[in-house]
Amino acid sequence: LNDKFGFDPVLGHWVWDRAEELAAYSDPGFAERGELTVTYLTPAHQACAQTLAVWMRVDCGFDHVEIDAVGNVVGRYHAAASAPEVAPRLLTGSHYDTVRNGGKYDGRLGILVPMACVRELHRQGRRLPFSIEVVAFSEEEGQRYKATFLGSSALTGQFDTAWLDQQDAQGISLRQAMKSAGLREEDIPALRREPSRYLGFVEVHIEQGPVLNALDLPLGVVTSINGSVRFMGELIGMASHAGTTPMGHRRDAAVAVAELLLFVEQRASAVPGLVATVGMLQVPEGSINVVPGRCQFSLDIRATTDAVRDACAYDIQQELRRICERRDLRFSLEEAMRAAAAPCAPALQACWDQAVAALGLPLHHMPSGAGHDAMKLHEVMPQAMLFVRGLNAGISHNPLESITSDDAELSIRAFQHLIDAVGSK
Ligand code: HGY
Ligand code: MN
Ligand code: MN
Ligand code: MN
Repeated sequence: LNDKFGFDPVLGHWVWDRAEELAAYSDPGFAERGELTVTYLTPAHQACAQTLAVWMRVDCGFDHVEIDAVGNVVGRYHAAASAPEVAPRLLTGSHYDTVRNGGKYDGRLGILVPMACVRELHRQGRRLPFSIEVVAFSEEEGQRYKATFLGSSALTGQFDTAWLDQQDAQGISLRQAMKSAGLREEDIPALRREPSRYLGFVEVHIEQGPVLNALDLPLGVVTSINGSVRFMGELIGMASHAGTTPMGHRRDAAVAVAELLLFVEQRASAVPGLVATVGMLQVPEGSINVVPGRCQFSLDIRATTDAVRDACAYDIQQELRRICERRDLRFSLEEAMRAAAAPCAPALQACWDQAVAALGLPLHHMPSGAGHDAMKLHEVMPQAMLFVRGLNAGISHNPLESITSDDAELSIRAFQHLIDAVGSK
């Protein structure tokens, strides 16, 4: 890094080391296998929150640090203005929960980069014309409960109280989990941020894909975040004896889902930028010698526009009906989450352009196939994102997910230039 840019990745190492430390916390059943899983309000999740709060207060010099009523960790570094409570704020951050057996940087990088930036401002004793508010969102992946973007939804005033009755795999409701964690449901509405107070939301995130590697670029500026819709489905046929039921007399739910999966792959492959995934598939209480009477599956459909996404969802549902008619099955299909495509705000995106240019790096604009908390903040304020190259062809939602401390350093310096660009507006 020094030869090319004339600086050492000191802050990049700080971020890298913190991500390693956070990765030490993992949910039971995964920690023993050295796998990283941190789902909403488990002991590992709460340990991450406490650790982030201590780092914000002790390492980085934030003026205000709190863990809020949904488990978000909020740090504010006040503006130079005499009355920080009225100064404008730049909101930034990402999520600290993970998918099951996930990587160390998905979400966490977007928390640690602004923290490192504030740490440097504090070390220099420098104040800005606005406050920086870094939020470590508590729940984005929707793993323990189907409550995707719960942490950021609380800030936009869209916390869905129906989530509270959801139960996890052990039958613990979200309401109970919050109570056990000492969180008060009645304090959630007050978490809503007044958008006029904010200059906007910026999120740094690993790319989670192969594009920046292929271009040999460390950073990319996001133009829009793909819209997504998720379903949980079940096909219901008739369980019967595997040995005595002739092939032509079966109402086999698993074979029907297999037929649907091939249609999903073919339909999504037909349109560039459209993706559809069946990530969960199971025959509940299945047996080796019983023709499956039920088969459950998930569906995740994403596209750069909501129209392309919805047309694909419609075609898949039509095919599902045709398969069920042909095979004399019934089906249920529940929508589990819907997030509109979120174009990044041009003025804020231009600040990322300026930041990347200030580093002397080539500029690359790209869409985000992954969903991010920025999609939620998009509904109430301008948002823009910066992508950071991942190693191993950018693989993510996988323990192989990784970045170099050099690229971490470049993303921190880009964040520093972004702050200057926002401040000069
Ligand atoms: O699924 C996603 O796009 C994100 O990682 N939550
Ligand atoms: Mn993720
Ligand atoms: Mn993420
Ligand atoms: Mn995400």
